[in-house]
Amino acid sequence: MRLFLLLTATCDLALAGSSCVPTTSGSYGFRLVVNVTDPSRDLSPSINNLYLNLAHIGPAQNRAIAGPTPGPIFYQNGTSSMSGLSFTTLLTDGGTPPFPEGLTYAQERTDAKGSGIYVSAGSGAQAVKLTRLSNPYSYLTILSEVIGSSFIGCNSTIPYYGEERQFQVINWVTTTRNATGTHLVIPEGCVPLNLVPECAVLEALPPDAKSSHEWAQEVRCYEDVKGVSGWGTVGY
Ligand SMILES: *[C@@H]1O[C@H](CO)[C@@H](O)[C@H](O)[C@H]1NC(C)=O
Ligand SMILES: *[C@@H]1O[C@H](CO)[C@@H](O)[C@H](O)[C@H]1NC(C)=O
Ligand SMILES: *[C@@H]1O[C@H](CO)[C@@H](O)[C@H](O)[C@H]1NC(C)=O
Ligand SMILES: CC(=O)N[C@H]1CO[C@H](CO)[C@@H](O)[C@@H]1O
Repeated sequence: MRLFLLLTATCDLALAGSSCVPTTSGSYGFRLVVNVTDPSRDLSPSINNLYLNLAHIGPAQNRAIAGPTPGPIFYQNGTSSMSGLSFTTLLTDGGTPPFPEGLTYAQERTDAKGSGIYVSAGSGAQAVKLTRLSNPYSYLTILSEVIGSSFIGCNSTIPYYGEERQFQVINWVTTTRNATGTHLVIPEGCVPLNLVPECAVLEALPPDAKSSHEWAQEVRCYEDVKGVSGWGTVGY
């Protein structure tokens, strides 16, 4: 049984403007792995254990999809004084020299499949962060104070690629209200999933980078998400 890796690393925040160079791999950087939470609704082929990948849709604009290649390395950006609040964003570094790209969401063409997840140049949407100790395991949330929201995977086309090519896109749905109250409705043909962090080395940036790792936060992540069978005990 795998437990959480509690990682230690040094990150000298006193050196203003310097990059944060973790001495132990993965404490600041991570990839996101799809964990299907309702296997009975899985897509075909299955997207369980695939990575969050990016489909390029324009200059420094990408649609989040599920794919087999290890995806981009993200870091959670924010000051530690803000970490308990909702000001963190999820960033990755794009381009040469590297510049920040942030995870955002935008309503899709039809309401039916919630909001599409994008990773595009800029700071990203606020209140995107990994869950903390109180959860059985760590996964990505948007506005965690909103009860009832989930990432989903759906078969879909992406306008940039025309109407032929199918992708397994990653979207996000929140509760909708019907006569009985509020309910999380997973759209037809979509599967609810969690995005689980897999530790990765957040490489030091070159001197000409437009990005900064100065505010990258130490996160809980798994050495190997596929190797987690039954999530076991919370590590600490
Ligand atoms: C990262 O967080 C710091 C501290 O809140 C902020 O000043 C900076 O603008 C953020 N970076 C990006 C690219 O949003
Ligand atoms: C509201 O949605 C829930 C979950 O889908 C369903 O069980 C319930 O019957 C719905 N209520 C009405 C009035 O449609
Ligand atoms: C998703 O698309 C694949 C082919 O690309 C198809 O075999 C599968 O049945 C679709 N699944 C859903 C849930 O629509
Ligand atoms: C393959 C894998 O890691 N599956 C996990 C997905 O999440 C469920 C909990 O919802 C775990 O029980 C599985 O082990």
